[in-house]
Amino acid sequence: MKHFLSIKDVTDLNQLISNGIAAKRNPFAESELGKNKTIGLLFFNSSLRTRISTQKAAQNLGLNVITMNVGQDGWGLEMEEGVIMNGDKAEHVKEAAAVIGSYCDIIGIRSFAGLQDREKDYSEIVFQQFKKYAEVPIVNLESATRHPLQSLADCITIEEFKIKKRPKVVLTWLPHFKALPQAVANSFCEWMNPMDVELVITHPEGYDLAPEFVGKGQVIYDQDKALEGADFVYGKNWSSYEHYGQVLTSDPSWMITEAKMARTDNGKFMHCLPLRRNMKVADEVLDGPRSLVIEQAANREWSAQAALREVILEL
Ligand code: AN0
Ligand code: CP
Repeated sequence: MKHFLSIKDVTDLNQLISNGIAAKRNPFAESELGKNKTIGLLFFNSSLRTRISTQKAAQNLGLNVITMNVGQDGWGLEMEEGVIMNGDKAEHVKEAAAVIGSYCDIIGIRSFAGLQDREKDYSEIVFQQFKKYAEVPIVNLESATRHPLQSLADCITIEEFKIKKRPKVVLTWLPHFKALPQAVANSFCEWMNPMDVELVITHPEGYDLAPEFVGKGQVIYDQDKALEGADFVYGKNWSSYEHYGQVLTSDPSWMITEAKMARTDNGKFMHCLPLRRNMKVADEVLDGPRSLVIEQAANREWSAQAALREVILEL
């Protein structure tokens, strides 16, 4: 059984990127591959891109798709073992996962970090429990610590738009007043590590990501310095890993503007979306020729298709 939970489930990254680009060129080449199989997409949190792109990719491969906002429409699910269920959770994941696994051949799950308890979030309890009890392959639609379908779309986008063999890719923290998870930033670093890029990560002090995700990435706390000569600027806000889930600053000087982008080597701007304009990134960047955010989001369909293809082939 092949899960798609992180880059650790990828055997050949270059091939996977090529398969995504091939799907983009010819979306229906394998429209029989998933015939008479069903994927269930379970959302514990909101989504626009992941929900629609994954559904579309699954349909391109011939899968039947069932989508459920479990966080809103389902019974509250207890994830912990051996507890007395006298709280607000009406159903245990043991039954829920087994039941959904009996209806579906593949299960996709989105379940964000709670940002209260680092150990609990980083243990990925929701995914561990579904893996254990559903007995079908699980696909990560953004977990507490990772967003691999986003990262694969990011790799595809960089491959498509790079004009140098080894581009400089800068992940920059952006200001925001709400606490957001580290998942997108973690995952981006994890997927950039095996790519042929120079990876630089910039953020205010106190926002260091967990070392296992940073890998060979070079951390530079001075954003202006980090942006120098960048080919791709990847913006994202995240809350502190060290002071877990806290917003330590929302310093507006970290917003990406044209003046900031002028330090790059005619760099392109990327962001996974959604984003708040003129908080994180100025209109002038998003509405200008540097922005790749729409192309990047469009590539979510092809990253999902490449990933689901791998999972279906091992069913
Ligand atoms: C989420 C996050 O930061 O993880 C999802 C991004 C794809 N973003 C928000 O909650 C705004
Ligand atoms: N980038 C991304 O995952 O967007 P959604 O949260 O809208 O799915």
